[in-house]
Amino acid sequence: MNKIVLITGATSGIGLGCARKFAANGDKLILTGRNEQKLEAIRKELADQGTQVLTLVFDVRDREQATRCINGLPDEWKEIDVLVNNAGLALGLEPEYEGSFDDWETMIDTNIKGLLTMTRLIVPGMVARDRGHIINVGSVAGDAAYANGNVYCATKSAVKTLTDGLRLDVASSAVRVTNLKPGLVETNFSNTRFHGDTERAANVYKGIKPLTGDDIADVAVYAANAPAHVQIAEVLILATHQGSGSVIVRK
Ligand code: 8X3
Repeated sequence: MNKIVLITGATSGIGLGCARKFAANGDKLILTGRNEQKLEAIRKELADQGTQVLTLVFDVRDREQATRCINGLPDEWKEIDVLVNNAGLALGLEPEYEGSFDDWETMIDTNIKGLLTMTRLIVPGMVARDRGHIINVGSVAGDAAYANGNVYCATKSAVKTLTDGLRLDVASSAVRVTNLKPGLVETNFSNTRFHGDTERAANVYKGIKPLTGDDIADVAVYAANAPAHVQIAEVLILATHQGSGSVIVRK
């Protein structure tokens, strides 16, 4: 069935992979992000291939703007079937006693509060329609802390708890809730984490074939297309030579 899929942080990485894979699946897309030009480029790319795409420029940290955009959706786009809460980031990799207050705040505001904002705005409609699916992008980092990951790991741990909480709260409806927990995915994740230090970022993926945004998007599309009685609750997706968040075998 043709679905309306809203993806936050759709301009790069896993979000962009999801946009392309859900488009290939024949779905209609609402793509959100902060960068208008990038959103427009992806909209054009997918529209040229026949996908209906609506773009919304806002930062998930800005609750007022998010509310205005979601409440102002045209009628034909209001009934969102799948919410992919992808927007998120890591900033810094330092001991907890040396981390940056600003970095912490940005991660908490985006990864936790932004996800909650989108959930609060979109899920009531899903429950009322007794139809829908929330796919949260968590992380292996949410399963266990790794050295210097502290606050980032905590935000992804919160994503796991919030996903589990939501699943309980919508269990009487047909709405499904999924937590995707990627491991090492090569996107601009590390570049962002290291504040643009590309050399340090490149080292993260040295000696191991990392996952791609498309690899994670494949799982998201699978979960969204599973039969209605099947709820893919949680999926941990690691690179093959990765044993856990902190064990990576480089060759
Ligand atoms: C991204 C995975 O292990 O680099 O969430 O933190 S990891």
